[in-house]
Amino acid sequence: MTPNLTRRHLLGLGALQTAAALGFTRIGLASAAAAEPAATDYAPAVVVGSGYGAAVAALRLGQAGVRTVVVEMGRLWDTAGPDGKVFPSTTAPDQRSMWFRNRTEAPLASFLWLDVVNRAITPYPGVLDRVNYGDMSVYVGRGVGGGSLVNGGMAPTPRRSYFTEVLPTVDADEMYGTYYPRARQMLGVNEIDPAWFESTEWYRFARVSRKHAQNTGLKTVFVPNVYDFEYMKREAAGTAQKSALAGEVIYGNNQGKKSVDKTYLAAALGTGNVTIETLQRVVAVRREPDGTYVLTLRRIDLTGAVVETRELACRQLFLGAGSLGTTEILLRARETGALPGLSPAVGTNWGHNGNVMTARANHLWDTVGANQSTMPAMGIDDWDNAANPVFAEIAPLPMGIEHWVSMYLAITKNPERGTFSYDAATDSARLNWHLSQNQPSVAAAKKLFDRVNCANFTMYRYDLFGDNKAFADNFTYHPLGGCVLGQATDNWGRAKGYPGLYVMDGSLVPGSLGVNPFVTITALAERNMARILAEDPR
Ligand code: FAE
Repeated sequence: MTPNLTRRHLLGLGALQTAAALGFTRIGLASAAAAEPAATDYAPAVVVGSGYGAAVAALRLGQAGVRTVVVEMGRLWDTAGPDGKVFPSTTAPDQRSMWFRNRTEAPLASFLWLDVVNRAITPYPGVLDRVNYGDMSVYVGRGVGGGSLVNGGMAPTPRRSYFTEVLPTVDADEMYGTYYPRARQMLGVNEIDPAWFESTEWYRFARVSRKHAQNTGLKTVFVPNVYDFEYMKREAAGTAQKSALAGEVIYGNNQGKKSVDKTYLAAALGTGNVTIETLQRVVAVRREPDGTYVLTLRRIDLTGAVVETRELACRQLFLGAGSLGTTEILLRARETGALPGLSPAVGTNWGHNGNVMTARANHLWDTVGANQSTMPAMGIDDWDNAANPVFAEIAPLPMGIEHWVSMYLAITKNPERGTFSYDAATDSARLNWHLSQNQPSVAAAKKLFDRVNCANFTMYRYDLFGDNKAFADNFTYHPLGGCVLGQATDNWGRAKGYPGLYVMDGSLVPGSLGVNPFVTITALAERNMARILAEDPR
C-alpha cells in the first residue's frame, strides 16, 4: 500500500526539491516558489529532529494549524552530487557517506580479514553516523528524514504479546486497531510478491538461508518493507534505475525507498504550517518563567564550522532527536540545572533491541549469488521459543561476487539495560554499557546458529567483524530508550514536570521490541500526538 499523494503532499515534495536545488537551509512552502522562508526566533511549536517520531509530530501539528519549525542537525538530501546521484553506494563511499569522518566506519570491518571495506573520505555532514561509546557503537541517520534515510526499510509489527510485555500501560487494542495500521499506511509499507521472490536471482541469498533454516526445523517469514517492491521488480527487469539492486542502503537509497522526507515530512510541509531548518543542532534548552521553552541552536556549514548560534523560542517543544539525541538534550538540561525538575528516569532504561550480527560459510554448491538486493525480505522467526527467543533477519551482503556467505542480524531478548551520564567536560551524554552486557545476545544468537550450522554441516565466518569474531557484539542499529514512556514521561510522552515538553521518538521504548523498531516508533508517535492535540493547551 502506498501513501496517498494528496495535492498538499505534492506541494511539500516540490518545496523539498526546490530548496535542495537552491541550497536553502530553511524549507517551507515558500521554497516551492524559489524563496527561502524567513528566519524566526519564535514559533508556537518546535520539533527537534526529523526522523520517524519527529515527522509524525510535524505532520499532525501542521494539520492542526499550528505553525511549527522542525530543526535538524543534518542536511537536506535531495540534490545530486557530481556523479548525478544524491547518495553514494555502499561499495564506493565518498564524503556523503558518513558524518564528519576521515574514514568510513562500516559495520563490516573486513572481508577475508582484508581491510577492503572502509575508505578514506573528506569530513562532511554525511548521512550515516556511528556514535562510539567505548564498548557500544550506535549507527544513526543524519539529515532530513533521520534513520529512514539509511535503514534497511524492514517494517515488521511486533508480536502483540511481546508489545504488551514491553509497554504494558499502552492500550494494545488501540495500537493494533488504529495506530499500527495508520503508521503502516502513511509509511508506505508493502510486501514482496512471493512468486517473484522465488524466481529472482536477487533473493537467492535469502532462499539459501531459508533452506538451511528449514533443514534445522526453524520457521521463516516474509518481512514487509518500505522499499517499493514493484519498483525493485522494474530494477531487475532493467526498466528502472537500480538502487536496492545497485548496492545502495546504509549511505542512502537514490530510488525506491519511502523515507519519511518523501512521506510524512512532505505532507507536513504541504500543510503550509511547517518549516524545516537544516544543519542546526540543538545544544541547550531552558524554560522561561512564563512557560516558554528557549532552544540554543548551533548552525554549521558543510565544513562543520559553526556559522551562527541563535535562540528559538516556543510554547510547545517536541523532541524527536532519537534515543541518543533526545536523551542527551534532556539529560544535559537536567544536570546543568536548566530543567532541574526533569525525572530521574531521564537517561535510564536504554537497550539495543538485543542486536547481534553473525555470518555463516556455506558449502560450494550453496551459492548465494553475486547479485543481491540490499533490502532484506525474510527472517528466521524463533521468537516463540521461550527458552531462546530470536528473530533473525536474513541480511544481504552485496559485493558483486559470489562469496558463499549467509549473514544475519539477530534480534534477541536481552534483559541488560544501559544508563547515560552527563559529562560536563565534553558537555555530552556518555552511555554506560559494558561488553559483558551483550553476552545474553551473543549466547542466544549462538544457540540458534549452532543449531543451523549443525543441521547443515556449516561453520561461522570469522573474517568479517574484526578480531576474529563470529558475532558482532559491539554495535547496534536499534537504539531504544533513555526517556521511557510512563517513567521519564507520562503515558503519552509528556515530560514529567514540564507542561508543553514532549518526547516523540525511540527513546520512549524501554530497550527491546523483538523486531525492527521504526513502525512501532511511528505508531506510538501517532497515538501520543492524537492525545496531546486533543487535550493539551496550545
Ligand atoms: P531518528 O530516525 O534517529 O531521527 C533523529 C533525528 O534527529 C536525526 O535526523 C538526527 O540527525 C536528529 N538530531 C539528533 N540530535 C539532534 C540535535 N541535538 N539537534 C537537531 N537534530 C538532532 O529517530 N529500523 C527498522 O525498523 N527497520 C530497519 O530495517 C532498520 N534498519 C536500520 C539500518 C541502519 C543502518 C540504521 C542506522 C538503523 C536501522 N533501523 C531500522 C533503525 C531505525 O532507523 C531507527 O529505529 C529509527 O530511525 C529511529 O527513529 P527516531 O524517530 O527515534
